[in-house]
Amino acid sequence: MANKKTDNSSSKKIEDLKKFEKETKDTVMTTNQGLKVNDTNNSLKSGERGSTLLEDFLLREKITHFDHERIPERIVHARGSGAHGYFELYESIAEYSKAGIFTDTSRKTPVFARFSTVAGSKGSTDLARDVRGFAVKLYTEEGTWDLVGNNMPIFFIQDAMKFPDLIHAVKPEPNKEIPQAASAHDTFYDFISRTTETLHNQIWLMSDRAIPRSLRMMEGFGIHTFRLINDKGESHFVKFHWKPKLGVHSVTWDEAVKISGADSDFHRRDLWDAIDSGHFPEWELGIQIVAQEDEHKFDFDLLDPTKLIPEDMVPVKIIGKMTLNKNPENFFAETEQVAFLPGHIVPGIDFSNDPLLQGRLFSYRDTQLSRLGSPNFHQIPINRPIVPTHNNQRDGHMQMDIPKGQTAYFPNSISGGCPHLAKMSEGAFTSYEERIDAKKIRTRSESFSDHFSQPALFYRSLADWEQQHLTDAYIFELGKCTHQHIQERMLYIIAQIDQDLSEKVAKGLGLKVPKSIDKPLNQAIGADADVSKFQPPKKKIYLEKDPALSQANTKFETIATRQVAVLIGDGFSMKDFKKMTDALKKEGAMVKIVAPHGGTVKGDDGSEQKVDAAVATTESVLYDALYIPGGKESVNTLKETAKFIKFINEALKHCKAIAADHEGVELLEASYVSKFKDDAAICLNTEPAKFIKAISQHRNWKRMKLAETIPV
Ligand code: HDD
Repeated sequence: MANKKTDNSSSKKIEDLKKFEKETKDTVMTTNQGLKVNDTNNSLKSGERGSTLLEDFLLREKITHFDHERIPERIVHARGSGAHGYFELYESIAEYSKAGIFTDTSRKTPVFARFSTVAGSKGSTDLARDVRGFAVKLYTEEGTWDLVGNNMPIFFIQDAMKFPDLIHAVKPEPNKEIPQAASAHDTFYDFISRTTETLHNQIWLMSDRAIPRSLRMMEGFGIHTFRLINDKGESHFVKFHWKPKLGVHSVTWDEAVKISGADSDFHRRDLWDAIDSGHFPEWELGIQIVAQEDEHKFDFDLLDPTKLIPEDMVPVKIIGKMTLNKNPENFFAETEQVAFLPGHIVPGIDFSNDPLLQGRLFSYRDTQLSRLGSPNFHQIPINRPIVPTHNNQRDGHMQMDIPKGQTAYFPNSISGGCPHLAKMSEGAFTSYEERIDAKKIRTRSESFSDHFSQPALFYRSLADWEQQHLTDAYIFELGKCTHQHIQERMLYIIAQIDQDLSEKVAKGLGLKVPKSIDKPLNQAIGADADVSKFQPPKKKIYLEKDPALSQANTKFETIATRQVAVLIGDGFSMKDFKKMTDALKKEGAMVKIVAPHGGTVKGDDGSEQKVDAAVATTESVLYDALYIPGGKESVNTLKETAKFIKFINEALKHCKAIAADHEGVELLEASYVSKFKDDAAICLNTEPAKFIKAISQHRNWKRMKLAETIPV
């Protein structure tokens, strides 16, 4: 992660946005017509005690605007956070793509990225168990390219036709509007258990990927197979990957639940603060390339969006990097109004026939019309491309341009035939000429029928601790279902993925794994289809494990931006404090002082330290690690407040790195620390380097089993 405090955020897009920015500094209040206003507190009345006059145009303007401030939230991905940045290409991939963004290494392409949860409303919690949206708008010199992906490499369904069913099943139940931002309820599992194509994304949803530590610490995936087209018109299949420089890390479910109460804006705040403090998040862009002639060489169909291509089979080639270096100026104008459309592509990139992707190409434009209210949504500053646009589309609500001239049609002679058609030599887009010889048919390809092999590959590839978290998640989610027949059907289906996993989940639910099931496994097919043809076959094992699927194999290189709570009261040892916090800050960690009260605390040398949070206003789950320096008076004061002991016990439970020096160790002894012998992430009177190493490992999962016995 880059750490540049200087603002190098300017780009063609930022310059374009600046034209629309409005300063309030040193300005006089006016109406929207520019009339200077000297009272915005009182309406115009007949007499001091009213009544209010209809004449009051100032009141009407203010209230009318307020009455219409809200627009519909996104039907999915309503809650999100965005940031500006840029994309740089490491090396040209001209052999695969003619896109300028993939051939010109001298470019710094402006981007706007928006990360989101899927199911929850705009005001819901960041730490819901959910897929995260990972949408990137790349303002290229050849037009805007939107890569609208998620933080998981596959999707729940294979055909866009099923999207409304999926979303209706996961969203709050229609009679009571419960639960908010949660998949743990009857309607979701009723649908899942009858639509086995969902199982792969479903098992990822049960994994730690669904509760990221930070938006900066998650991968992004384009999911669909796309095409890259080179200047000879040749096509290669491609999958896009965003790999975070900080590695892929998550919190535990217990933390997620508590963070939702302590700070429901946890991810949004984390992204904002990181960029604001100059710790710019970075992701490398990777591609998996499959030659046209290899389309059918896999055990799965490349057009099936519920399948990933294991990195062990087709390695990810890293080709560039995205850096986010500027927060939005205004949430509504930028993050809320940004409109991503998978149909926004540029020459050198094209679609495949993935039926989910094909349906998306319709849905996103359509939804902007009800969300942003006009076919001119592309004219909103954040949505404008950085290159000029010319065509004969005219008028519509909120038209911002003033197209000149007598003609708005093509062909014309009056305007010299302009705007004239672009030639291929001028960079025109043309669709890949794919040969198609088929009958028109409403069906699902049988090559999409394998629903168990990849969920099983995912489960096998996880480390023990990840499998444990996943098992607990299934028990939690299915435990929230009130219909036993739904729970049992899910157990039967999970057993097709892994018998042992299903047995463990069944134990947690107090049920038995059923030996058979009444209805066909997959009911998501047409009424007149030959049902037997569309039942998922038994799982295949074409790869034992794919290491890239486990977070145990991610990067553990840095402690930059990790939040370290330092617990101190008056009289803390300045020597201990300085030695440790200097070392932590040098590595880019964010040191936060947590004290019995707000204001300042005094060190044993008489100097004062500003408190970041009084213990009553903060929670252990908001930090990655904690440190307690020595100082008798300080430690005695901390011992008097039970919350400090809870703070430590929670950090222990969540397998975090903990360090203490001198008398600080005594405070630890009041916690459950004595249960943990030879724990690599408990650093008592050690050099800072050991603590730093422990924080960089994210968590000490070796502690997990024992930590579960801590009753907090
Ligand atoms: Fe979607 C928003 C990602 C399938 C219909 N989707 C939306 C966003 C993301 C995704 C990240 C939020 C964009 C933003 O930040 O504004 N969606 C996906 C992925 C999918 C997917 C990765 C499968 C691979 N989506 C999908 C299907 C349909 C939609 C199959 C409909 C047929 N998605 C929408 C939408 C949204 C949307 C209703 C809501 C707001 C918006 O588009 O702009 O049109």
